Amino acid sequence: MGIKADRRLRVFSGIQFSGTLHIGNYLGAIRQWVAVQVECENYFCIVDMHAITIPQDPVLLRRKTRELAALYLACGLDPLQSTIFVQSHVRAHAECCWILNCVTPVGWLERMTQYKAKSQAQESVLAGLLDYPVLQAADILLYDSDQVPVGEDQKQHVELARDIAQRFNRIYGETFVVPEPVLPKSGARIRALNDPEHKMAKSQAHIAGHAVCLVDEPDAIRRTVRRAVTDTGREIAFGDAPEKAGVNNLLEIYELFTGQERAAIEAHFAGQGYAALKRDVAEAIIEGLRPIRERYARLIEDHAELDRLLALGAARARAVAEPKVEEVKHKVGFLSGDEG
Ligand code: ATP
Ligand code: LTN
Repeated sequence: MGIKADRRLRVFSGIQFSGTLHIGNYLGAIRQWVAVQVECENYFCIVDMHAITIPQDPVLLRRKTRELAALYLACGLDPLQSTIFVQSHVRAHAECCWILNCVTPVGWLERMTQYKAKSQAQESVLAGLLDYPVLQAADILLYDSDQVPVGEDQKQHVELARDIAQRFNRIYGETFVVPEPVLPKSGARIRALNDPEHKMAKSQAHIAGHAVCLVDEPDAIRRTVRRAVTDTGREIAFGDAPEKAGVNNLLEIYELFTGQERAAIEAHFAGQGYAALKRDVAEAIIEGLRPIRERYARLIEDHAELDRLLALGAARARAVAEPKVEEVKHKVGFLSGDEG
């Protein structure tokens, strides 16, 4: 089943609270969301139910949920154009997840790279961690989403959502739109500044030198970028040689924050050393993040307004997700709980 022609393209994506958002989350995911929000029908979720697949402090989780909402808005998501909501506010996600669990083989879940990486770091692995991508499939499929803009690491989960949708459709008849993952041309995998072999990750963002976070102060950004790992050479050019991963990463970040062409960037840095590269990259990030940091500082002060916007988003999300989950329950043969 492809994209439905009689309506605007539906876009769904989400981020969980698992640390502070960094420029990888912004360049890989949120920036794409902001770019599509005018022409598409968008659902951007704060996935708190996913967040508890790793144990969380309840007080902190509540605070971080508001902070993430404020960051979504600060990055440019507009609550008039996009439905911004908290996953646990819409019960249909949990209901749909259960039903999808019952068409998903465990083998599919055990193969997920993120599960393998995250379960290794745990002493005792929670069932929720294994089930994580099924809840993600429920998020996506409930909204008949056509497109899911994410960074590269989430592509496998969106492909699993496709497999689950197709399997459900085969068993119970056409029900779900089969979604497409959408990756940015550049920035789908921003690398850790202290370790260019690995991606920048929220859960590592507390490690000094690993990431630039969206609300970092200019001086902290300068310090982090100055210590970024590069190589022993001198050449400043785009390329995918493994030993140049650090330099390429810095150039990609510069490209995305300045909007300049690659040839112009290489010409700009020709004959310069890595110190100059790092200085200019830091300044480009600082300029790019300035409006986000300023808006965030204002938004996070007003809890009542954030809660009001999230309640509005939840109501709009429920209006789509509830009838869909009723359709799903009917398809599997559940008796309607309504009278008459
Ligand atoms: P965690 O460390 O908890 O896995 P994370 O930083 O990997 O966190 P996610 O919550 O998994 O972040 O991802 C949120 C969104 O940001 C997803 O769409 C993901 O693909 C994207 N993203 C995450 N890290 C990067 C990165 N380094 N480069 C580009 N996109 C990224
Ligand atoms: N697993 C995703 C967050 C997520 C998501 C989604 C992304 C949960 N549900 C639905 C896209 C669509 C992550 O970024 N860690």
